[in-house]
Amino acid sequence: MRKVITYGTFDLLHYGHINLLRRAKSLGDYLIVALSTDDFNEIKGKKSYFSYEQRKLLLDAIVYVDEVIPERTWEQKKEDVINHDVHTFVIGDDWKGKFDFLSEFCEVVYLPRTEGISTTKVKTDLNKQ
Ligand code: C2G
Repeated sequence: MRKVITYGTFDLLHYGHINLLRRAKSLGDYLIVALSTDDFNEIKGKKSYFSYEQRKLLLDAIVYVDEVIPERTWEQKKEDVINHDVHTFVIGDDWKGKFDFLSEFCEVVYLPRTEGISTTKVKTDLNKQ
């Protein structure tokens, strides 16, 4: 079984996230999403609208997602890749180059982001109304 892993906050789930998850799953047979916890979001400087539990409930309902685990630290990726026997790490190309160190342990793929959508844009546009 070819396992793929990706990481993120996935707040206010939108079609950019779904495009990423669909393409990530197409790289293997089993997709793990390491979902940023509320505490880790603080470390990332993000305050998500939905809690970890709410964001996990949404991700668990997505056909492309096979497993959701917590992302608690920046440093857990190598351990996750090894412990979950992951073949491919994938993330949007806004992170291009940042996780190349993982190529010692797995394939590293950066996918083009979906243009014109982001959680921040959704919040901004709604605030304008
Ligand atoms: N994404 C995308 N297109 C968008 C918006 C997001 O492809 N228009 C992708 C991002 O590139 C990322 C994933 O969707 O791969 C989740 O996005 P975020 O929740 O913003 O993830 P981020 O906060 O960047 O967390 O350790 C890594 C971090 O946890 C990544």
